[in-house]
Amino acid sequence: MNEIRAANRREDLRLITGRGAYSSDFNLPRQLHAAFLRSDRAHAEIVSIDVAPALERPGVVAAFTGADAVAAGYTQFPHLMTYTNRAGAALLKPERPVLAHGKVRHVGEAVAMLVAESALAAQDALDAIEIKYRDLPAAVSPGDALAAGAPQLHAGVPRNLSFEWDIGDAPEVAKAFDRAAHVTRIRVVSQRVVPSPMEPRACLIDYDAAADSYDIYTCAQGITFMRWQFAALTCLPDDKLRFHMHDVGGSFGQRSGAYPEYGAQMIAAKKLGRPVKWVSSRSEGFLSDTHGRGMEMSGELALDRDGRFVAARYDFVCDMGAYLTPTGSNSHVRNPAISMTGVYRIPSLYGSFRLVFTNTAPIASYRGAGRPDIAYVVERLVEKAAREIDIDPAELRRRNFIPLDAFPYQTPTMGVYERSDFAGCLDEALKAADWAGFAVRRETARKEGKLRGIGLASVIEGTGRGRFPEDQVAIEFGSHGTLTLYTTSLSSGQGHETTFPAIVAQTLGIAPEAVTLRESVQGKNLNGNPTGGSRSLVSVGSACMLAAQKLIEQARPLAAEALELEPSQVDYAGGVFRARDSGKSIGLFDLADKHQHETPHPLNLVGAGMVSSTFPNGCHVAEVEIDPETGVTEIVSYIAIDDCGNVINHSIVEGQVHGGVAQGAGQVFGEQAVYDRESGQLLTGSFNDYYLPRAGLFRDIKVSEHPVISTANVLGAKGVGESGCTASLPTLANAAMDALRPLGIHHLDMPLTPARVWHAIQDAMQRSGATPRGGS
Ligand code: MCN
Repeated sequence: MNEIRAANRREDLRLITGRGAYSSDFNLPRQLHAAFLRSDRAHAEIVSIDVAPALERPGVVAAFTGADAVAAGYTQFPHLMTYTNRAGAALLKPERPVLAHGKVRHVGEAVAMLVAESALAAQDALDAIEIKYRDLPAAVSPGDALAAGAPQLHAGVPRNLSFEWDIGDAPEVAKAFDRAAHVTRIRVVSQRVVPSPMEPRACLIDYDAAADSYDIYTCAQGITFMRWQFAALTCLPDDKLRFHMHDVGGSFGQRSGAYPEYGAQMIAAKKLGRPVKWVSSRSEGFLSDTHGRGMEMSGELALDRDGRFVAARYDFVCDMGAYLTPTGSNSHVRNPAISMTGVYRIPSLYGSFRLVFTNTAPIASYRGAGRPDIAYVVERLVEKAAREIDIDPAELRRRNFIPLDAFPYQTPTMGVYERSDFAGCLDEALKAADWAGFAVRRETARKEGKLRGIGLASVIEGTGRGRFPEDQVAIEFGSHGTLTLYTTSLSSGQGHETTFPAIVAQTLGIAPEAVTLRESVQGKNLNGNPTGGSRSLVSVGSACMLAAQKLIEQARPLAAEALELEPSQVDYAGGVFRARDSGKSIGLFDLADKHQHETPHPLNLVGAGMVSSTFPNGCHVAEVEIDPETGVTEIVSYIAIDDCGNVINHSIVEGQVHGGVAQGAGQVFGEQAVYDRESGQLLTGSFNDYYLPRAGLFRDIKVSEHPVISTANVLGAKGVGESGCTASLPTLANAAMDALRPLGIHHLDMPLTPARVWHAIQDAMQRSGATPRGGS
């Protein structure tokens, strides 16, 4: 498939001119409005709740508490993690009633719900609910939660440990470490962050008493995954749960989950016989939307005398928050395990994982979902090793890359990497970044009183897999010259409306404008996956191409009939069936029109593609300058060379990389959800306190492709949606640490805020008596 040239994304005009339809735009006649009373403490027993005073307030119709949640049986969400550990132990999955019952376990947990005639009436009455708590000590970090004598969050989860898992051959790795010429060690933290999509969560639920079914209007990453979660939570069959989703103002993994509030709304909608709507405020979002990352990682790398990697060992402690989410446990274990070897040939690998409950908001997948974290620890470790044994970091990487002739490459842990050209990406990145000329630029900066650093990272990530084994798409003909394409994916900004129709149009040889995309449409009953894991193009996109090819074959006999020929005598090109000998022809759309009164339309079809993994990879190089007077880091250049296989739309890929890199930069330089250790309060609960990257953070991001065509799917594509995020964490951290290296600073944990950097510089200068200009 060639590049599809589309300067602009088809969806953009609609979205930027206010014609999008987001979740809070859904309204129904007679709807009521919900508001949630949220726990103002991190850990406490609920001694009593009295909602009666709130019911006296104007406009309030009903109140619901944990007792209603338990009575409905809405207490257990499903989980993607289905595997056990070596000892056969499964993930411990404590109940999570949709309204807290008996106990609250994090600040912001929904304790009670008021339903009123207006959102304001519901909100205003919340303070009339009388609730008595008995406070319990809280643990807001995995370290505190694992410590002896730590408060226990859930009965049946000793030591707050939800799951322990390991992979690799520990004794063999230990032997390799014993024999090693050099061992490098690092401990890093991929801190808890708040994903912060533009659109706050919203949900509207209507109950149909006659059919005993629900209509659920909300923002998500696709119907099928939401239906799976709600069906498990409510024990209702799929056909009792009808979902309505349209535009989604950003998701980044945070919108993939069925949140407890929605379950509470279902209870209310059924009991009250009226639709119930809730729109989250940004403050509620900070407290109750899922957070991302939250991983403490130790890495050890063993090298031989020639600087070749002989073994690596990792330990992960993953913060799950107060409850498991459907995605969080799996993404914090499986995804890092898949790419634990990075882009390197490392014969012996071992990794151990602990998933820990803390008195904080639950953690779920967030852009990259475990991949930026493993890339961060691997690439910080490799960087540190290079410095310790005094080899150029690029050269050390090159020496250890999995070579071109080793693909497909079975990693020592999980997964088989498809063909990639790591050295090619590195060479291109070094050239684009003028790696060789850096010393001069560093010296110039030094003379100006700035600390300049360069950093690179070579990364790989597994994308493409989904929960459901195949992705179906449907093609249906409309009025003359149009067709509609249906998928189970749902764009939250990735540009599917441009790329998927373009694939169908190019395969059929028709104009892209003739194809309209409708994603996650209720009633289509397609099997397949939601958007996530940078899989939509490789799987759903492939299904689009296969469906279009199937359409040509399905239409050929009808075209032959119309032309009074045998199917074998008819060729198809450019939207037209043509007789090979006589040149007689009939257009695809004319053929469709001919059959328009038949039901079902003989050309309408469902096509499918099997889900397959791809391994996008790349090399990014960044240069930064730190002002030692202020600790402020400026990103002066950023080069991204990515292999996402065959590219369908270059502008979209570039945009995806830009967004991902910026999101990674946010984590490197400022983002962090901070809970107070004593009180368990979220100290960064608004954008006044929580940093988000802004456009001015980058002067420029230069994106270039180094494609190695994938053989895992018909498009030859690899995913790209998370690549920028995965690569930018280690790239920017390595660059910043390189800038600080002359002062003897070898590692600082993210976020590298001006304050953290400034203090580190001050400490280093005091220690050595050096000046930033002079270095040490
Ligand atoms: N594409 C392409 N050629 C390729 C690969 C991709 O043209 N070789 C195009 C695709 O057709 C699609 C886009 O790039 O239009 C992203 O494709 P893909 O990598 O398949 O990722 P998904 O569509 O599955 O998106 C998911 C991914 C994830 S997991 C997160 S998180 C994320 C992300 O995408 N969240 C986003 N990018 C985001 N971008 C925006 N604006 N908002 C989010 O919430």
